[in-house]
Formats: sequence, structure tokens, C-alpha cells
Amino acid sequence: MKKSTSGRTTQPCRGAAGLTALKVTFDHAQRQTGIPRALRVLASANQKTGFDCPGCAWPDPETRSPAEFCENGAKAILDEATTRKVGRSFFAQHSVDALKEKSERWLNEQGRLLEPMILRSGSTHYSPITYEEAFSLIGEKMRHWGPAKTSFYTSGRASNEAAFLLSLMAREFGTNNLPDCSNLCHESSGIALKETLGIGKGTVRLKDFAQSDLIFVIGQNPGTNHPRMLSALKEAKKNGATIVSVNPLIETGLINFSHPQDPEDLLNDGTPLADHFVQLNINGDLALFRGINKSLLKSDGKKESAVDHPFIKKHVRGFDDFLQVCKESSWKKIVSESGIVQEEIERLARLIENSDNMIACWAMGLTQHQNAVATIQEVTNLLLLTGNMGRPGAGACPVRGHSNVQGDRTMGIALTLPVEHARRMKHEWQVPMPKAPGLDAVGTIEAMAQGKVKAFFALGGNFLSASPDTQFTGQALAQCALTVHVSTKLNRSHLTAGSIGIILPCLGRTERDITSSGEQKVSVENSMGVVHSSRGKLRPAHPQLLGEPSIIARLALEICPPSPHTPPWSKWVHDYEAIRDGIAKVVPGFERYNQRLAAPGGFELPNGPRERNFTTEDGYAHFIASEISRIQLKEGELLLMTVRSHDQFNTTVYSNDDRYRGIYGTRKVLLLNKEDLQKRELKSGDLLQVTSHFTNSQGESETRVLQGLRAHCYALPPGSAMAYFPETNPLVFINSHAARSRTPTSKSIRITIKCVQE
Ligand SMILES: Nc1nc2c(c(=O)[nH]1)N[C@H]1C(S)=C(S)[C@@H](COP(=O)(O)OP(=O)(O)OC[C@H]3O[C@@H](n4cnc5c(=O)[nH]c(N)nc54)[C@H](O)[C@@H]3O)O[C@H]1N2
Ligand SMILES: Nc1nc2c(c(=O)[nH]1)N[C@H]1C(S)=C(S)[C@@H](COP(=O)(O)OP(=O)(O)OC[C@H]3O[C@@H](n4cnc5c(=O)[nH]c(N)nc54)[C@H](O)[C@@H]3O)O[C@H]1N2
Ligand SMILES: [Mo]
Repeated sequence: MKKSTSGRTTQPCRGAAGLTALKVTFDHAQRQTGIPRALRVLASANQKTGFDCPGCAWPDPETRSPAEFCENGAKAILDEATTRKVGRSFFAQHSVDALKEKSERWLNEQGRLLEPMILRSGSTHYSPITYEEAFSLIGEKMRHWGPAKTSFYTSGRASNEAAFLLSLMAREFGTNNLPDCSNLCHESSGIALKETLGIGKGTVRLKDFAQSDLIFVIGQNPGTNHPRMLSALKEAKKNGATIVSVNPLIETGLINFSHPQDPEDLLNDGTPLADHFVQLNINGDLALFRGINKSLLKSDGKKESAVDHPFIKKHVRGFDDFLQVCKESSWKKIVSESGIVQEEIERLARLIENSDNMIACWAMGLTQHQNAVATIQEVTNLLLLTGNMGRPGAGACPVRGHSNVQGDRTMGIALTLPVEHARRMKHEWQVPMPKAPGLDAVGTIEAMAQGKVKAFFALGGNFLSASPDTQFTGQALAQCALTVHVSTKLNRSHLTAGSIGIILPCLGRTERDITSSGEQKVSVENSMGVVHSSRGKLRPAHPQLLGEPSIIARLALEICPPSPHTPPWSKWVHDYEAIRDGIAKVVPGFERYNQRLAAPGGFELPNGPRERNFTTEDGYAHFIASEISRIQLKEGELLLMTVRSHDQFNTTVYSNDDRYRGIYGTRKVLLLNKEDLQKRELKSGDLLQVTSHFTNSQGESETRVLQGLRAHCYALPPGSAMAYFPETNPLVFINSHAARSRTPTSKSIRITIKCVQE
């Protein structure tokens, strides 16, 4: 074990989960809730009559284990179920300026928010306000600034009911300004897939994993971010599947997995997972997958060929153009941009030729680059070329982040509503659908900075810390007249308020939501399009806390002018079943919502491409091929990706350890490979100044600077660097985002580094 000036490091782990996962869960339980409460709450996590884990969006198996959660799900649950509380005395004691000095981790650790608080212009401290007063003040300010100057952000934990109400309220108020965390996350996947397949979602079902014989895990770290996916990979492996990890890092979770509830695994040192680790350059995926496709096309017509002409002929358009683009893509470029030699790329193509059913999974390693949409389309091209679409054991699997981020989109948290959804909404309640295009997350920040958005409302999340260019975003938020956050826990966004800042605390997933109509449930959609109910079990952190749907319905009563056709907001404040009746009328696929939700495990939404029914305008899937591109580095620059540690959920940091990568007690590290350190005469532990470089919309160079990271030697491809989000968000320039999806390029940051003398 090596000790640097701050924190300590070991070799990365060679296996995920196991008994250590149980111990870590136990430690968290002791710290957050005590063991009896932890057992009570964890027992109903992901059960058919219980609540949906507020962690990731990975689906639940048909047959549930009595402990249907993972180490990191347990952290998310216990973090919410904590018995620590942040009441009015806390805010009286700590000024906002004093709180700004604290770390994100410290803020979260203080506990659950209990009552609405307000920070008035000129005040140094938040003070209590009632929900009634808060709604009336928010209503007054929003009406004053009007819909065009108001923006409503959603983080992906919001239930279908809350999201539906927010979308309807925004539209009735008169705006499409509905940015969401998806703008920062899988937006690139949604755009890429909508064009190629006709639906912005994946096509794979959980059971497909057991039937697949080749699984690519691309730009995703499931051991940390979707640990229950390791069980699906393990099952696939047991059935003989080959697993390929495409990632600049060798992530521990894909080396070996020991299921903590499987005695056989524990005795046998687990199950090895990935058979191949393709350690490509950061942002080299478009080149890599172009190379694979080129190689597959080279065998076209031969016996071993995997090119599925009957499928292509019947279902896909654009083959000739695609063939041409592949021909024109030179191996030289493919190899130099991907960082993978031709023989290895050809080997991957042969693996595909030898497989019957292939699944491609991906996450942020693909979505957060300038060429993200083109890259995801190249992966889809591969699936279409080989007919790995719309049949068992095969397909596209973008693995979603937040537990209900996909459901929120389905419910209408989008800048434009699908035509039929909009038509029904208008028909049902005479909503005068706003014409002006909505602002996304980056657009909202820019509009705030220009004084064009004055009122900001966030349904969950931590907009300041999750967004790019932290300092710029902070200044933008501070220019608002009103910022409102519906939150369960304290975070940095609360500390950078507009002239008036309001915190509206709410119930979490783990808690019972009892209104004047009795106990309510909510519903969510997982990453594979299964919609199911979620009912909390714990007594609320405070008796007066409101559920998110009630909060939105009450706000709607303030900002939406009453009319004979107005939606039944007053009823919806306390009756969520009635909200679902509204959803059933308006959202395609949700007919008889309440009845179908009653089925144990819920129901599956329609998904055309699953049945080879491509829901594009012309009814065909499309090959869409772009020129190979990769972010270009100047002399001396490195390419930085910002990722999650094993002990955080987005901006919520549980501890400063990253067990799998062998980093303990610090998050302020910059991981570099040995040669890159040597070239710069640096060694692990050196204190660095990191400068990021961008070109702005006028073509001028811009930089951002971050102090305080320490160098750490790690096995990365040459020319790359890795650091943790959100600490590094100040380095992501606001105008650096993916073409078309506008997702910030959090995994493609050009940096230079300099050693700082201590
Ligand atoms: N415990 C826990 N669970 C979570 C979250 C969490 O913070 N904590 N967050 C949730 C959310 S919102 C999301 S979106 C998901 C995120 O899940 P992931 O996408 O797994 O999250 P990241 O940590 O961003 O990891 C991205 C992976 O991509 C790799 N990568 C980076 N750049 C490239 C590249 O150019 N090419 C390739 N091929 N790989 C690359 C990195 O090495 C890393 O392994 O997880 C969800 N689940
Ligand atoms: N540099 C960099 N930046 C990134 C990323 C990256 O990989 N690199 N990833 C991006 C991604 S994928 C995402 S999804 C975004 C995440 O962006 P967000 O979703 O905005 O951020 P979170 O950290 O998940 O939000 C945490 C806060 O949500 C609140 N919260 C938790 N549970 C609930 C609940 O049930 N209800 C309500 N109302 N509030 C709740 C708590 O107050 C908590 O502090 O960050 C993005 N930012
Ligand atoms: Mo995400």
C-alpha cells in the first residue's frame, strides 16, 4: 500500500462485490439508519409490493430474491432513509456562506431536509416558510416573469406521476422549457436511436441476456453504476456467452464478480466476466466500430459472413451509402484514432461472425463526447448489419442512469412532445400548446446568464454541480430572480440561489405517502421499458413532508389560470390514482394504467423495433454513417474523462474511497499513465494545476483552471487522464457539447497539467 500526501492507494481490485460488499452495506446501515431500520427498508427494495430502488435504472428480474438490491443500491436507499435531519436550527446555525465552504459530501451527510426554507435577497441564512406561503410566492414570481422566462428542470428520480404533472403544468403555463438530467446523460442515445430505429430507447429485455452469446459492454462501468447487471452478465456467461469490454480502463466489475448471496461464488472466488478488454483511446469508439463494420463487410459474400442481407433488405435503408463510407474509412485512420491495432479489430469482427445473438450495451463512455450521436449510430449500424435486432438474445441496450429517467421522458419531460401525446393533451384539457422551442440544460444556463430566464424550478437533482462549467453556471443561477429546489437532501445548488431561493423538501421513494385520500403509490419505468409501481414503507422523515406529485399539483393551482377545461389539479394534490387516469388518457401506451399497474411486476410498454417494426417515418431502420472523427489534441495535451467513483451517486458522495480502483481517502486525483507522468517528470502524489482548453463559438481559445488534484499513476492508454465528477465540472466549458444532443462533453476534455510546488 502506497501513501501519498493525501489519501492512499493500492493496486486496483481484481474482483467485484463478494463479502466486502456485504460489509460495506452493513457499515453504511450502521452509520445512516441503524441495523433494524436498514433491514426493514432494504427488505422491501425492488420487491413487487415494495419501492423501486432510487439508484440506477437496471430492471428487476421476474423472480425476486428476498434481498433484491446491490451494495450501491443499498447506499442510495440508506442515504435517503437516514435518521439524520436538517431542520430549521441547522439553517439558523450555518450561514449560506459558511455552508459554501463545506464539501458536497458534508452537505449531503447532514441528513434529510424537513421543512420549506427561504433565502431572501440580502439574507445570510435560510429561514423557515410554510408550504402555503412558498407556493403562493413562487406562483406570484413565475406569473410575474412569465412562461418564457421560467425553466423547469427534472432529475431522473421523479416518479411518472410527478413528471406527468410537471410536463402538463409547464405546457399549460405556456412553456416547453423542460430541461432534464437526460440532457447531461443519455440524450445522445435518444437522438441516435430515434433516427436509426424510430424509438429513443433500447430494444433489449432483461431475459435477452441469458439468451445472448456475445455481449459488448461499451463505455460503461456496471460493477459500480449498475451492479445488478453483473448478475445478468454472470448468467449469460454461465450459458456460454463471450463478454467484451470496450473501455480505456479495465474496470474491476468486469474482471470477476462474486455474488454476495451465492455461496458457490463466494467459495470459488467468483465468476470471471469479460473475456476481452479492448482498451481503446478515449473517444476512439467511432473509429473502432467503423473498423469492425469494415471488417464484417469484407467477409460479405463469404461463408463466414455475418452480414444479414435478408434482414437488411426487408427492414433497413441506407446500405449502399454505408458500404461506401466503410470502404472509404482507411485502416490507418481507424487504427490511429481508436488506438487499437487492425488485427485486434479484425478479431472482434470474427467474434461477431461466430456469434448468433449479440447485445451491445453502453452508457456515458459513449454519450458524453462531441461525436456521441455518430458513435452510437455506428454501434447501431453494427447491430443492423448483422441483423442483431428484434429477436431474442440480441439488440441495443443503452443502460440508463437515474432510476426513472426513462419514465420521465415518456411522461413528457421533453422539449417537444410526440405528436399524439400533444394532440391528446390539447384535446383533453384544451392546453394551448406552447410554440416556442424549449430550452435544454445547457440552453437554460446560457439563457440565465443572458437574463432571459429569471425563474428556475428544479424537481430534484443538483443542477449546479451536475452541470458543466460550475463557476459560469453558478453565476447564471445567481442572476435568477427565483430559484426553487424540490429536494430530499441538502446540496450545493441550494447555496447558489437567485434573489429568492426556496427549498421545498419532499418525501423520498422509501417513505409512505399518505394524503387525505389515503396511502398513495407512484410508478416508474426502468431501462427496459417495464412500468411498475413503487410504494414506500418508512414513516416520513417529517409528518408535514409532501410527495412530489402533491407539490407540483399545488404549484399548478398557483400558476395555471383556472378555466372550465382546467385539469383537475385540486384532486390530483391528494389522489395519485386520478393522476394515472389522466396519464391513461394522454400518454400513448398507458391505456388502463391503474388496472395494468396492479399486475405484480407491472407491464411492458410497446416497443416496435423489438418486433422488427421500425417506427421511423418510412417504417425502415436506417444505417447512418458519419466520417470518422475524434477530438484532436495539441502537443502536450491529454484527454480527460470525468467518471464516477464506487462511492457516489452522481453528485451525492458517500465516501472518499474508490475501492475497485484502489484509491482511498481522496477524490482529488488525476489518473495518468506511467509514460505520461514520466514525460512530464511527475510522480504519484504531485500536486497539479489542471487547465482545460476549448474553442468557443467565435473560434477563440478559452481555458478553465482547476487546482488541488494530485497525480496518480494508473493503467490508462497513453494520452488519457481520468478524474472524478463533480469535482472536475469547473473544467467543462459550457459551450463544449455533443453535436445535436448538446450533451456536455464530460468525457472529452482537453487538458494540460503543471506541477505546483508545495
Ligand atoms: N452507484 C452509482 N450508480 C449509478 C450512478 C452513480 O453515480 N453511482 N449514476 C447513474 C447515472 S445517472 C448514470 S448515467 C449511470 C452512469 O454509468 P456509467 O456510464 O458506467 O458511469 P461513468 O462513471 O460515467 O463511467 C463511464 C465508463 O465509461 C468509460 N469511458 C470513458 N470515456 C470513454 C470512451 O471514450 N470510450 C469508452 N468506450 N469508454 C469510455 C469510463 O472508463 C467508465 O468506465 O450510472 C447510474 N448509476
Ligand atoms: N463531469 C460530469 N458531469 C456529469 C456527468 C459526468 O459523467 N461527468 N454525468 C451527468 C449525468 S449522467 C447525470 S444523470 C447528471 C445528474 O444530475 P442530477 O440528477 O441533477 O444530480 P444528482 O446528483 O443525481 O442529484 C442529487 C440530488 O437530488 C436530490 N434528490 C435525491 N432523491 C430525490 C427525490 O426522490 N426527490 C427529489 N425531489 N430530490 C431528490 C437530492 O437533494 C440530491 O442532493 O449529472 C451529469 N453531470
Ligand atoms: Mo445519468
